[in-house]
Amino acid sequence: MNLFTKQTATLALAAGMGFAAVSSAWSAESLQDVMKRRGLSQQDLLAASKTYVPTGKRDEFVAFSSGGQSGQVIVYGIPSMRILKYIGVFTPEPWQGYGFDEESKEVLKGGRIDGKDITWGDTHHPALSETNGKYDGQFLFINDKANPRLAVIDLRDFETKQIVVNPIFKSEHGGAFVTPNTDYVIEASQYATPFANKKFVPLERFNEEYRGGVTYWKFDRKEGKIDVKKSFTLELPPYSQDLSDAGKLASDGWSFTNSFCTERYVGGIEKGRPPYEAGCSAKDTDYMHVINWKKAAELVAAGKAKKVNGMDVIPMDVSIKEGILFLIPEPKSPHGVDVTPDGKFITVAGKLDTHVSVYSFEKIMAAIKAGKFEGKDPYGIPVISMQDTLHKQVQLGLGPLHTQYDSKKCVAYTSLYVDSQVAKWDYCEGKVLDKISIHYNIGHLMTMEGDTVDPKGHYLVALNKLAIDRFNPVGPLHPQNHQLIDISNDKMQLLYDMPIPLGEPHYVVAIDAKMLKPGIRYKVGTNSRTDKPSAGAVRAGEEHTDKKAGKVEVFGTLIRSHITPETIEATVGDEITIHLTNLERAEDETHGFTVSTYNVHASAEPGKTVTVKFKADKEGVYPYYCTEFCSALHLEMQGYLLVKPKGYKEVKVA
Ligand code: K7E
Repeated sequence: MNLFTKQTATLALAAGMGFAAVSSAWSAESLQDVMKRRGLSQQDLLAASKTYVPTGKRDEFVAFSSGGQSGQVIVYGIPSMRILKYIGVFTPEPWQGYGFDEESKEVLKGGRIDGKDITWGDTHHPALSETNGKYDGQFLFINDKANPRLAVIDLRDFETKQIVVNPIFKSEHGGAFVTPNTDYVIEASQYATPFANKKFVPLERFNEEYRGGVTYWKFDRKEGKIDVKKSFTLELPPYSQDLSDAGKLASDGWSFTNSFCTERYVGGIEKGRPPYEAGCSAKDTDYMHVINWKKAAELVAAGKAKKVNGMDVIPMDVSIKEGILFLIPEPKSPHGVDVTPDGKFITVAGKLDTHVSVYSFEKIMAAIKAGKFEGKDPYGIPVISMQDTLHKQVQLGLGPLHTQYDSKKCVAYTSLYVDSQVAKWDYCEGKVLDKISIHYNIGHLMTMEGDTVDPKGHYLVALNKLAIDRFNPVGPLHPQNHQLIDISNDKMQLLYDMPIPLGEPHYVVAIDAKMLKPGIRYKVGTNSRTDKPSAGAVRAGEEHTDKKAGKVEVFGTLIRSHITPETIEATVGDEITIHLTNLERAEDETHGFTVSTYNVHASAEPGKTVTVKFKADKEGVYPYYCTEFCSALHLEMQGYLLVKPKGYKEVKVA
C-alpha cells in the first residue's frame, strides 16, 4: 500500500504531470493513514509536533552534554535532539584533528600528569560561563573526574583551548561550577588522598594525613584561560567531597560542597570489616561545606595561603580562624546541591533519604553571625545545626539525586534514581506537584538555563543511566537515554528518547540558541588553539619549503581544489613539519589533511593554519590528500611525500 503510493508519485513525475500533481499524489496519504500505518496515537502526534524541527529550521536551545567516559562534549539541539557536534576535550577526536595536529597536541599536553599523556577523561559536569548569574554564551568548562583536570572550551569556535591539572588532588567530582561572573570555576575533590599529592602514606594514617579540598580556578575572561597562578585551594577534611554549587544573588560570594563518607571509613585494612558502601553510610548524616570564597580570595591576596605544588592553599586552621569554612549536617550520602535561582535556598538531595532538604541561606548566615554552632567536627570546623538552617524537608521518593529549577516561581524538578521518576515540586511550600516516569534510572536532569538566576522553563531533559528496552538492541553495551520532557504545562509530558552513543552523560547544560554567536572563519593564518597568528602561516603565492639538516618544513596552503605544494621531498629519517593555511573565505569550506601511514590528521576550517609533524622513518612514496569532500575536484586535491633512501642519486628519466 505504502509502496504503491510512492510509486504513484514517481510515475506521476515520470509522466510529466508537474509538481502540483506530484504533491497531491503524496498527500493522498492522510495524517490518519500515517498514524494507522505507523501505529501512532494522538499523544504521539502531539509529542512529535512539539519536537519536530522542520528541515532547514533550527532549534530553540543548544545543549552541551558531558560525554562521560568518552572524555568529550556532545552538542545537540532542543527540542529536536539532533546531535550537532562532538567536541574533543580530554580524548583525541580525529574529525577535528584533535590530538593529531600539533596545535591541539599542545592543548592535550596541558593535561599531562607525571609526564604521562592521559588520552581519556571521565567528563561529568559541563558549565557555561555566566555574567551576573546568566549564561553569556562565551565559554564552556568541563571536569575530568578520573584525573583531576578541567578544560576550557571557547564557544566562538567550539574548540578546547586549555586543560589544567589540579596539583593537589588525585580525583575530583565537584566541578565544573562557575561563580556568577565566572571569576572562578569551582572544582571539589572526590576521594581523599595523601594531602597535596604527597606520595605514599598508609591508609592507617587516613584521618591524619589524607585530605580533600575545593579548588577555585581563576578564570581570565580576556585571555579565555584559567590563570593557574591566581587560583587557590581550600584544604578540607578527608571526607569524600562531592558536588558543589556557587551561591548567587542573595548568596553570592559563598559556595556549597557536599560530602559523603564522613565516617572516614577505609576498607581493606583488616579482614572481616564491612565493605566500603556499608562503612561509608553508617552514620545518619554527612556534611555540607559552606565556604565564603570571596573572603577566601582576599585571604590569599593577603598572603595567608601557603604554596603547595605551585598553588596557593589555605590550610584548614586558617579557614577556621578566619571564619570562611562551616559544616552543616545533611541526610546521609547526599549527591546534588543546587542553589535556587534567587540564591535564597540550597536544595540537597540524599541518595539514601527519600526527602530533599531545603536549607535557607538566610538562616545559615544568621547562625554564623550569632556564633550558634552545635559543635565542631574532628578537625575543629564549626558545625551549624541542621534544624537551625532547614527551610523544608520534602518527601519526594526513592533515590533523589539532582535538582533544577523552572521559570515558574518556587518550582523545582528532582531526579529520583531508584524510582526512575522526575518529581516536580514546590520548594517554597514544600509540596509535590507532579511525577513522571522515565526510562530508566535517572542521574542528572536539566531544565533550560535551569541553574542560572533566570531559568527559561519549556523543556526538561532526563539523563538516564539505563536504556534497557528503549532502542533497537546493539549488543550488551547499550546507549544511554536522554529523554525530553515538556514542562510548560502543569502535567509533565514525555516527548522523545535520544540515544547517547558515546558515554555516560552525567550532566548537560542548555542555552538559548540566540546567545551563541560562533564565528564562520578565522583571520587568515590563525592558530585556533592559541587564538594567535600561526608562525606557519603564509599567503597565496608565498608557499615554500625550508630544508635544513635532517629537517623539512613546509609552509603550504589549501584552497579548492589544490594543495600547495604538490610534492614534498625528504630523506629517510627527516623530521617533517607541514603547516597548511586554508585560504578559503566561504562558509563551511573546510579542508582536511592527512599523509598515508603517519597517523596525522588536521581539520583546517577557513582561515585556520594547522600543523602536522612526524618523522619520515621509512623510505617510500606516501600520498597525502584533503579529507573533506570540498569540491567536484576533491579527489584531485592530493600530493606525494617522497621519502628517499640516504644517498639517493637522481635517476634521469628519458
Ligand atoms: Cu550524579 Cu557525576 Cu553529577 Cu553522574 S554525577 S549522575
